[in-house]
Amino acid sequence: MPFDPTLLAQARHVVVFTGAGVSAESGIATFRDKLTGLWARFDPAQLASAEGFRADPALVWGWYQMRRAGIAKAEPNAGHLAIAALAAQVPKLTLVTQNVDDLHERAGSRAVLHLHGRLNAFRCLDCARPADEPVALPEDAVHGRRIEPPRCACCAGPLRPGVVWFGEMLPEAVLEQAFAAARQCDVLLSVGTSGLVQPAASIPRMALAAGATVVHVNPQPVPCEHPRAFMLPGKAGEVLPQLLRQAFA
Ligand code: BV8
Ligand code: ZN
Repeated sequence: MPFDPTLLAQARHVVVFTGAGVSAESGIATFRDKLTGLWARFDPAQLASAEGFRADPALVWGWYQMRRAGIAKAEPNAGHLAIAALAAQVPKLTLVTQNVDDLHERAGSRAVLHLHGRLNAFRCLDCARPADEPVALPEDAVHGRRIEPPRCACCAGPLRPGVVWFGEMLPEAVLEQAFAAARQCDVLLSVGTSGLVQPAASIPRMALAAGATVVHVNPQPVPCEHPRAFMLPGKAGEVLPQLLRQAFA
């Protein structure tokens, strides 16, 4: 039985849980996409780790600067905009993202819960002191090259991006807020995530177990073996605006 959009219109609290797929139509590669260039021979999980960074800071810093430059040139897409618009249509909306880009904020979403940190925040790898001035983004970074990370003003350690790497704990308070919202919500929209990375991937299941209706928005099939779990196949930038038209027209 298909998902009934009136459930969204009647929801008191909606959680939107997003992954890399919501930024795909903005031209941002997802983690499923093959890495290219200098990084072609690596798995993202190797690069997105403290070990990977310590092994070759210039390679990993260059990868983050390339991604940062790509995000700066990108625009929020219709999926991001629909999520921002949804917040004005329901009594309460909690947006939880696994993404480290700022496209939800640039689409107008507020109080975004970033489970895996944010790319545009930097701190020292060694003493954890936040970078005290904006970190330059070289013009040619977008083409992808090795770039030596800047040094900490305090201890001369290398700066690192303010993201959660594989093997690192997620920010406790943010994760607790996301879990609490999953347990309280009536509807959870899970948008553009392969559901592989833990503990974030447990959020839709948590919502389902607490009695919510869960809707997966993804061009790829997502297993939905539960009477309150639904699939809306397709791209976020197409499915979400259509869902809002059906629910609130
Ligand atoms: C942790 C920030 C406790 C960095 C990310 C061994 C040692 C240590 C830990 C582990 C271990 N083995 C397993 C673990 C746990 C590990 C984990 O889950 N590994 C997986 C791979 C099995 N998790 C961790 O390490 C976490 N920490 O557990 O700490 C701990 C501590 C010490 C020791 C043990 C445990 C930290 C995880 C956070 C990692 N950081 N990001 C950066 O961005 O560089 S995760 C990163 O990958 C993203 O943030 C994202 O979360 C994830 C990719 O997932 P998705 O967002 O789903 O994206 P993906 O590309 O996979 O899928 C895209 C989807 O979109 C697809 O389904 C596609 O069909 C769809 N799509 C495509 N186009 C569209 C679309 N959908 C809609 N519209 C479209 N147009
Ligand atoms: Zn330092």
